[in-house]
Formats: sequence, C-alpha cells, structure tokens
Amino acid sequence: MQNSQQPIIPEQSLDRDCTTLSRHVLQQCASFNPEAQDISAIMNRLALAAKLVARRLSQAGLMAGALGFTGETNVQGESVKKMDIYANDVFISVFKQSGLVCRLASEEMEKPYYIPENCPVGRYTLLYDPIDGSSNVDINLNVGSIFSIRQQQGEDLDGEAKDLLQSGDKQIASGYVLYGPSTVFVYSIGKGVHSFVLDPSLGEFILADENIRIPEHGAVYSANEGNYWQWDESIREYIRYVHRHEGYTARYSGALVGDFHRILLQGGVFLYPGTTTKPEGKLRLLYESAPLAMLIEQAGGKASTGTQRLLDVVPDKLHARTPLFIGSNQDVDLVNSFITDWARRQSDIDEISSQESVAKV
Ligand code: AHM
Ligand code: MG
Repeated sequence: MQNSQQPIIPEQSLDRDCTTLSRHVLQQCASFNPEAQDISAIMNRLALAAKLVARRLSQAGLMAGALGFTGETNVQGESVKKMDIYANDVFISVFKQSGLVCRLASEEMEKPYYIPENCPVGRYTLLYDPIDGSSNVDINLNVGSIFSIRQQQGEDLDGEAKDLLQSGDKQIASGYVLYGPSTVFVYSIGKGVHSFVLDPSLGEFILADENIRIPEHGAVYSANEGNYWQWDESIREYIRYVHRHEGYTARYSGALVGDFHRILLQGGVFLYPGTTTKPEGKLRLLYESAPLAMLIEQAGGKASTGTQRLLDVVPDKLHARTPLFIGSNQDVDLVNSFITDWARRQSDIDEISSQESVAKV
C-alpha cells in the first residue's frame, strides 16, 4: 500500500522539472532588482531565439529555400548560408521592442545593428554568432549559436562601436546553444556554468547540470589537422607529441560549439592556432573565443591565445580574430609549453647567430 506521507512523484525530480532557465537566472542573480530582471528577460529572449532556430533546423531538410548558400559573402569574406541569415534575423527580431538591448553585433553584419527605440533605456549590447559551424548545416550535423552580453557604454554616436573594443573580462554574461540530438542552452553570468535541455513537450529549457566543472585533464585534442602544414613548428611538435603518447584521442566536428561542449564535460583541449594564410586563426574574438573563454574559466579551465590569457585580449576591431587554445588546465598548459619552449629556442638561436656575426666583424 502507498504510504500517504510519501509524495507520489519524487520531490527532487519535480523540483528539477520546475527549474526553468528564467527561474534559474533569477536565483543566480539572488535578487529581483531591475538589473536581475533585465538579465533574466535577456536570457528568456535568447531562449526564444534558440527555440526558433532549433525549429527551423529540425525542419530545414523538408523546406524549400532553407538550406544552401545565398550567393553573398559576409564581412569576413566567407560564403553566407541561408541559415546564417535566418538565424541572424531571428536574434534581431526577438530583441526588437524588448527595451533591453540597444545594439546587436554579429559576425554576419559589418556594423552593429541598432534598435533606436530601445536605445534610451536598453542598457546592453548583444554580441553573437548566429550559426556557428555553418558548414554542418546542409548535412544535418550539429551546429550552435554563441552569445555574449556587455553593458552598453555611452551612446556610440558615430556608430563605430569603439566601446566594444575591450577585454573579455567586460562580459557580464555569455553562453551558447548546441543544436544536437537535443537542444542545449549553456550560460554563465559569472557564477558558474549551467546547462539546460529543451523539453519540447513543455517548450521550456529545463536545468540539466548546475555548476559544471571541467576535468583537469582529458584525452581529447580537437584540431583541424588538415592545417598541419600551415601551423608553426611549435604546434606541429605538440601534435607529434600526442600522436606518440598513449591516452590521447582526436575529435573534431567542424562546429566549435559541439567540440567545446564535449571538452567542457569530458576535458581535453580545443585548438585553432594561426596558420600561414591566417596568422590570427579563424575564430572571432568577440563572438566566439571570448564568450567561450568566460565559460571555460567559470568551469575551472583555461583559454589562451598561446601567449596570453584570452580574456585579457583587447581587440583592435570588431571582427578581430585570435588563435584559440581552450579546455582543461593541464592540456592547455601542455600546448602553451610547446609554444613557449619553441619561442625560447628561437630566441637562443637568434642570439647565438647575432653573437657570431659580431665575432666575424
Ligand atoms: P563559422 O562560425 O563561420 O561556422 O566558423 C567557425 C567554425 C567553427 O565552428 C569551427 O571550429 C571552425 O569554424 C572550423 O573551421 P575549419 O573548417 O577551418 O576547421
Ligand atoms: Mg562561428
């Protein structure tokens, strides 16, 4: 017989089902002040954008005109996909008339997009990569969206967004959405990293993992080894090292969000170094690297450019790129040690050859 004192549904699972994204954000802010309300409202809008993009992605194979290229190239010189444009516009449209965000900057737009009606009151700027890993879209593999929220500073009267050229430490929140077998929303407002899974029957993001901690070390290294011949010798040495030592395994999906998510949960390192054709690498600081760097530090890991903490980098332009090494402390340190050793050996060689030329004179 059922004990009348025992709840029929375990309290824990009911509580978990009730922890929606918006409730969680308010709890995190530990306050109901206007700032907390704003951040919670922004997260709700981001969640709506995520649901709209997820819906489109899940139906794209059946819809005319949803997949493929537009025929245009973006400010980065990359071919634009129809889904890039769709997702870019979704983010704009969910923030229109929100009164929250005055300006949106995305890797798909040369200049920030202003929502003038929000600007007198909108205290935030949203930076985002609407579809990260777009090469996966047409073949139904995982893609993502990445976002970062910064305080709006001044009115940016010349529209040049110079106030955004600041370090990643200025972010007040960041996160991403992973469109995989389920849609996952991961965020931080500087108080740990938390993940939510979209429950399609409720239409809500429900808490899945709170205060995620990345392992100190993981087996995975994630890099596009097709670029091997274009990398600095230090990176090639690192790759040769992992090839020759037991306990490493390669995973690379072509979508940063997916590769990052694996590493966040299981440890390891993702690397996109500079190449001979792109010395700064491929990934954009404001829309990709800095938001993920904030998350990784909040989870107890590390992000670097190889020579500098990533969150210290001040971009010289809106669409600046940086090399990216991100993941478990031990694995990022190992890559960095190859870079430092190589630089030291190079400077020793330079010194010896300059001493030799002085001696010859
Ligand atoms: P995108 O935002 O235009 O899709 O570009 C970023 C993507 C990352 O998701 C991924 O890690 C990288 O580009 C893959 O680049 P590559 O094809 O050079 O390996
Ligand atoms: Mg991207």
